Amino acid sequence: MSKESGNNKSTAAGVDAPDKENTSAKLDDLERFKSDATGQALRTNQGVKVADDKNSLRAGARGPSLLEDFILREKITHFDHERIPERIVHARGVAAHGYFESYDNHAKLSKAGFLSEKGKQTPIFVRFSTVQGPRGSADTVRDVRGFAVKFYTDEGNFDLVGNNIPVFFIQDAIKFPDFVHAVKPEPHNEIPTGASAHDTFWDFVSLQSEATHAVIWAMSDRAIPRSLRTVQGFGVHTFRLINDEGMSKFVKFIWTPKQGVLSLVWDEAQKLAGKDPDFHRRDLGNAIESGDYPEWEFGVQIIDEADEHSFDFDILDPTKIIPEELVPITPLGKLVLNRNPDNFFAETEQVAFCPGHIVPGIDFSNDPLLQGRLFSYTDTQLSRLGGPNFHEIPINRPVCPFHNNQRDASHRTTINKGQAAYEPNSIDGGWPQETAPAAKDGGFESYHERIDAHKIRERSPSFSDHFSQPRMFYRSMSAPEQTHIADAYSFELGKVQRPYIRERVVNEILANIDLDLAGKVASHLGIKPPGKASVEVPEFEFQRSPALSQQTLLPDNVKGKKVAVLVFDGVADKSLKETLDLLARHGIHSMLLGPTSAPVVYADKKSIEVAGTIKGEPSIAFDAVLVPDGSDVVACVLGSGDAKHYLYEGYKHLKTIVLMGAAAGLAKELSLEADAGLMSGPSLSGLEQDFIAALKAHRTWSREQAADAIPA
Ligand code: HDE
Repeated sequence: MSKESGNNKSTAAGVDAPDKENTSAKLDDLERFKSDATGQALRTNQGVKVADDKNSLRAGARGPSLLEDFILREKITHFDHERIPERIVHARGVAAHGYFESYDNHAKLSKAGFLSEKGKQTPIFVRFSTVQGPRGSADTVRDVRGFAVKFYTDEGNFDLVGNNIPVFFIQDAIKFPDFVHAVKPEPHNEIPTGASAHDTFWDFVSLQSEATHAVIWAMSDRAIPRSLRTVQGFGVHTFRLINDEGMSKFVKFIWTPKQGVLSLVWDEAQKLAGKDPDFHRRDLGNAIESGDYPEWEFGVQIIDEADEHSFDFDILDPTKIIPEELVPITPLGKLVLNRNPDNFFAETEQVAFCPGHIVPGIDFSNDPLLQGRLFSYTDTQLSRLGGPNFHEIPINRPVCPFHNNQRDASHRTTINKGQAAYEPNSIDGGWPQETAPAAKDGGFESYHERIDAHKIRERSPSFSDHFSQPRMFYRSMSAPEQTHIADAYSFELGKVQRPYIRERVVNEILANIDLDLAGKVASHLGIKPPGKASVEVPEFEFQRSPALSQQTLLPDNVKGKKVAVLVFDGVADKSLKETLDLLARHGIHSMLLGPTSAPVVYADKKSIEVAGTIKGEPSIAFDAVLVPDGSDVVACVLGSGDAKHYLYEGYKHLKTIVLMGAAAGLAKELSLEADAGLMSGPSLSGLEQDFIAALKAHRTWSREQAADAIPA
């Protein structure tokens, strides 16, 4: 991101001229977005060449416009209809193309073609999203993230429409409109945007205790991811895989990022929402652009049919997880994102996912939430995408041929030929014809599950324990993670206006999860801490699942991390060069930030361009802050409120901070205590091991108490 300009010609002011090579490289990069109409005449949608696109047709230069101006009317009419309804939930999203690669032939587990060969690649499109906020809301709000994957398989599209948390807020689809009405901005004033910290949400979830497990995940660090590259993905429901002999096993689908499961800290998330509302989109787009392709391992937890009832919970209940310690994850393949969309609207906005899009080898379970979803997604596209032909939009089209007797309707683009749009027919030789189910390449056949039941409206009693898994989740967290959960409940409930809702959450929900958690939140809210749970929560043998803590999900390398390097006039060229080389060797992206946009002058009087300013590129957007050696570095930092704030803020957010050479003096001047993440020494190479270890750990949690003392 930085480029030395030591060889450039000096200007009259004595500072080297801006690096032209660098600027033109940036411009070349932007050329990628060149219109595909390059060299083409501007025409109307009817193909007529336009002679004047600047002036509408008028009766005289100062006279009224004429209705006959078909060019103006066509342009304005099209513009008037440019927007389509945004998604009711998951409106704010960002997407990328990539591929899925199977690790092996998994035919013994599923006959799905995309899992049938080692190394077989299937194109995919992934859309990440927040749930609550509208299309223009901020990326870093506290919320669940959608993780929707479209596999364009040889046998049709398979959509795995999941989230970054493994459980959902309700058990039955009939409660979904209620849940969404409660979490969305309140109807009288449309506040708050992108947040669940308000009365209606907490009113609903405290009355509907089945929400407790999903809510504690939403109050954990999982709901404020550092990057969309650092989220896990879950299919949530139990599905079935059907093998080449027609045998079924139950499975849970899980995506695990190679980049680690990492989060922001709450103060950072809130600040980013204002300073860079596009933080996550930008991060994903830039990573792919610079070749740091994010990667996830795709795995399944497999449950034999015979074991369906052998757990302390019901595997059809979407508010429960199957702890990995009970059923480990079997890896099936990997997902790599390697291409940004060319057009946000055509791809990211128009993509239509549906849990009902499955292929032979996969089938549904009877999870009542999943069953309701099978209806909702196609239905919503009718109004969002304007009719039943949305499968013809390029991003939604299967890559395999698809012929059937469905015809016409709005936005039909296929020109079907022939007279027989019905089955059976003899006019067209009976085509298109059915394909019998088979181990390979057969037609889709639903699993022959035997059902013998009464038609009733009844929740299975096996769905009735709402607290033992939230309790297990809380107990599985590290101490800092537990503190963050208590802080998040306290923050959210602090925004709730009605005292009786706050009290209900503490006494009837939190007390049943953990009395210590309830006590901490109660004391923040000024409520009497509850002395006992309000319901009897079963104490199962299995009480902790270490795999749930993010501390067990750290990355094994630091590739793609972003580091701010603060430079001032007098910076030692050797120190800087060594620093940048070391960072590049580890695949870490560095950004040189100066006090202004002007090039910074080295100790040897040559100059170097900066990529941004200390004020303009806040520490919250980086994983670490580095200050190289320099003759005046201490005076420069101490003389600048922005530079001091930079280091304080990085320290407060538990980031890795490296002070080199003379910059080491800053620790004492700013009263920042050395710890595993705050290091100083003559050069970065002398600290390489500690620096990389601190970056991998993502935060210096042991600093949390000291950091609390620093003003935000
Ligand atoms: Fe969705 N959900 N949902 N949902 N959902 C939608 O579909 C719905 C649920 C999820 O990037 C909508 O095309 C119902 C669970 C994602 O385009 C809508 C129920 C999970 C996305 C809809 C659920 C999800 C959606 C809105 C309860 C995690 C974004 C626009 C029965 C497993 C997909 C649209 C994208 C989107 C309905 C519950 C994930 C309204 C009725 C559980 C990731 O159809």
